[in-house]
Amino acid sequence: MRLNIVLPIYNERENLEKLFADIDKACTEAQLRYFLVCVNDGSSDGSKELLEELSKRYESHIVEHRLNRGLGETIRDGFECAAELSGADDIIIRLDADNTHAPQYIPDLVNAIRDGADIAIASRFLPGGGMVGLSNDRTVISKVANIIFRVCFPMGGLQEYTCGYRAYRASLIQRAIDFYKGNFLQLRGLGFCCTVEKLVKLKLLGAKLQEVPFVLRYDLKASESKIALNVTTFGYAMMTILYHWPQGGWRRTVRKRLRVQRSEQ
Ligand SMILES: Nc1nc2c(ncn2[C@@H]2O[C@H](COP(=O)(O)OP(=O)(O)O)[C@@H](O)[C@H]2O)c(=O)[nH]1
Ligand SMILES: [Mg+2]
Repeated sequence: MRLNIVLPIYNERENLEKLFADIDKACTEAQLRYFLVCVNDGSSDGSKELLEELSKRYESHIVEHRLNRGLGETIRDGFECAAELSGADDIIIRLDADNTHAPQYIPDLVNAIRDGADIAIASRFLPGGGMVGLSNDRTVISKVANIIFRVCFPMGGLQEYTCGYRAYRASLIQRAIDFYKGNFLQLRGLGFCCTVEKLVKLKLLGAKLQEVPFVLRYDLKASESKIALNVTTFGYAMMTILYHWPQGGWRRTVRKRLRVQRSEQ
């Protein structure tokens, strides 16, 4: 079993050395084999050159965007690449490259998958979880967004929808790409929306979710936040409509396709 770790990177030069060292430490201590899938999203701060340097020391592959394309396209390319590189028993993990997602949680996420989850979610909202250093505005926005998602996309009491730090059974991602094809991350142009879309699309396929407590360390972030709140909010509204639309909405079409598939087996 190998962990294929997807790192979306846009102008994170000052964070990369520590990030790679911390991932290596966490995985080595837990005796987990890992491989880094770095997606450099047109960085202009020298992240590209540093990644090339680091790739001599750490087992990794760099996917290069010459121009900045946004988080959605970055994540889509990273997951497609990780799925292609993965064997059936492998695990795909995504974490931010800004040192706010401490790699020390990787073993907890892996254990949740080993215990039977298909997706293990690092959650700020469980006892033992939290957020440090996030502005009051971002804290409120984040809490409210997650409450709205619990209503719009209920998933058996799931509390954390928007944090991208998660582990996935690679076979689930491979199945989703095969099932949704180019529409797996359909809203890839709409900022951070892809993180919730991925969860919603995987849940429709029957994925079993498990949350693991996690403290977001925003105080350790050396780089500027790159979230585009307007585009992301528009994306969330769009996704809710696409999901619930009575004719041809995601929920109904996916369930129907799955029923047809089952009846054909
Ligand atoms: N926002 C944004 N992030 C990107 C882009 N491409 C890659 N990323 C990476 O996606 C992750 C999330 O962005 P980040 O600034 O950490 O957002 P925040 O921590 O929620 O404020 C980071 O690892 C970024 O380097 C992009 O075009 N826009
Ligand atoms: Mg971040």
